[in-house]
Amino acid sequence: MTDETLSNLLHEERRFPPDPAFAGAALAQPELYQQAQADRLAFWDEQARALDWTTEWTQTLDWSNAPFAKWFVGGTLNVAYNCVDRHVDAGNGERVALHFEGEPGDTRSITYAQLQREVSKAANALLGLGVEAGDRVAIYLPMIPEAVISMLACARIGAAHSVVFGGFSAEALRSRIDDADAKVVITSDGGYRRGNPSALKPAVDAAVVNTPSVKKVLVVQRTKQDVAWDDSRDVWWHDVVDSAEDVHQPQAFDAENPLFILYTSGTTGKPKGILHTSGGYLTQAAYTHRNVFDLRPEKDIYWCTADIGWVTGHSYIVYGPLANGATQVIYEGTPDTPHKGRFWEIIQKYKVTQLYTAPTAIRTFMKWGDDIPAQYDLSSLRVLGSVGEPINPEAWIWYRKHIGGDQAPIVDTWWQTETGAIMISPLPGVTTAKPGSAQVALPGIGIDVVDDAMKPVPNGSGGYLVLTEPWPSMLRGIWGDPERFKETYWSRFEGLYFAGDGAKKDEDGDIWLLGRVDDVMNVSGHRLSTTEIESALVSHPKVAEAAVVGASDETTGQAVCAFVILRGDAGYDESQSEAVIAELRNHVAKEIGPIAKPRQVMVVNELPKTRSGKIMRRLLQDVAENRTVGDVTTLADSTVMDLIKKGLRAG
Ligand code: 6R9
Repeated sequence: MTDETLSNLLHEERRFPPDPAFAGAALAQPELYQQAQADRLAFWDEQARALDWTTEWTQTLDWSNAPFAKWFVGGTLNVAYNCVDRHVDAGNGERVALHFEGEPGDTRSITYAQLQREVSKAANALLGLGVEAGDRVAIYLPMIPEAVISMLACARIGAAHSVVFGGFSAEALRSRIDDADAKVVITSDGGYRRGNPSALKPAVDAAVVNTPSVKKVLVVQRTKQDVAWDDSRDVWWHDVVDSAEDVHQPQAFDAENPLFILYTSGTTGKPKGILHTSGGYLTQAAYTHRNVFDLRPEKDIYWCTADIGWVTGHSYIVYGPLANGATQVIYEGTPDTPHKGRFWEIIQKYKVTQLYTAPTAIRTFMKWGDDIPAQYDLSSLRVLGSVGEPINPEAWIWYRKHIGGDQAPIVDTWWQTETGAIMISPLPGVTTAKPGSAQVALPGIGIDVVDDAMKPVPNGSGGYLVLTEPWPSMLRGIWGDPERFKETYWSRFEGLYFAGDGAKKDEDGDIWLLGRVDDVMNVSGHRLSTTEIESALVSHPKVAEAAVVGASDETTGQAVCAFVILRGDAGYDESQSEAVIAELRNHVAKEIGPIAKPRQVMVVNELPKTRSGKIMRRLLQDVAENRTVGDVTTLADSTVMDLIKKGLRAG
């Protein structure tokens, strides 16, 4: 982010104090901060008690082997029991857990009692396929109820799931299955996307050719499209799950039993398997979901538009809301199918009370026009959430005005796959909101902004965002790579967790997030590694070298811009440049997934490098963002940038 945008942001002076009526009745009251401050661990004990434990813990936090944390030591619980059965036991079995809205318009409403039976059947079926506590199961599904059921079934039997986003390629899926040694893959024939069935199983078929750990592939029939079938390996969900016993006695597992692995891009090409465990994770997912969204399970209809392939779907579709006994909407498809009012139509239909979505979606809706949401009754909405990237003040204001009826508080929630749950966010009813700022750490969470020398910066200055205290839903490590865990998050500033984000404190000490400070891009709220895309480009026979940068983009936040040097023997001549560029864009989509497809590929003859051979992406970013190119003095050859710009103008 440039200094100019930074100062623009900080001159944002609009303030939105909470509505007194909302504030008076809000779940989270200002005392929550004092309570957490007075005794942080006792505060977390109290939050953990909102769950149902089989054995009470003997120690809240064991930090003796930092940075490897243990929370609620000695405690045991069953995560699926907490998300499903206990609501049935409390007499709420007839409450709807999920209102599913398929893209083609098919719907299913599933009560907690039905969910209990579905999860039990799936748990029994997984056991029948040989899955045991301690195993890993990969899940590669569209946004259908079976995705939620599969995750809970794994949790119920103590197996860790690894959900892989359905938009990822066969190769991305293969490497994730392999890294986690998954025994079973759960997938579907396909899902509906932009009005058409889009296939998923072929990617699994291609992936499992090279994953010896996979014994069975469990296939949900969603679209009824043709699929290739391997009798020795593939089984239909409707054969083995539907016929399974619908009662399953959940067993309690240790608070630190692995719950899931979720892969996220790092600064190197290899994605990191972020490991989360059970008791602390569920405690913080439930606590944050309740207080940040002011959730009233008896009357609210909550909707988070994320895909379960991302951490937001894990914590704020599956674990947080279900632990709290919420009724929620899940939607399979895209916001413009069959028309651009689909989201608002869904909100009107179910009378949604809380909407949790991403800035990139909000900016897209802004582009489509105010008249679209204006055609629907959105008056049921009472809290609006934002996640995934900084929300620019104009999008914030638009969201409040056109979606929230100039009334609903907005919670801009900062967190990461690694943090497991929300860390920084206003509390609706408590915080006077500032458009564009995530503002304050939640009660129980310790944060700061420090400079290069690890010194907390004064108000009005910027630096690096760090977390100063361990928190219950923190990652417990990187799957199979404890050293990388220490190195990535705990080595930059001793004793502090380094989030990889730049941040600034304003005059009041409120936090403004400024984006990543490492080589990670944020495209539509999804983390993509520059290195990973560069490797994909270089794997193409025509490419000699590649550099990728995230350039700011009005809709997606950042967009992937690639600079490539073609091989001398690629047989390239100017007349074919469009075809080559299309080929390279498609190549990246195939290697990593469509979300990684570069917006732009620029063919150049040179890349700007330092004397030690490091590509200076900052300069390429200047080009991609049409800015005057910054300081070139550390370049090995300072004329390179002129050549690049000249070449691009000619091209
Ligand atoms: C939940 C999620 C994490 C990265 C994070 C930061 C960015 C997320 C944000 C935000 C500013 C917010 N980020 N929420 N930046 N304001 N409210 O998105 O997890 O996919 O792991 O991404 O996203 O850069 O470091 P994940």
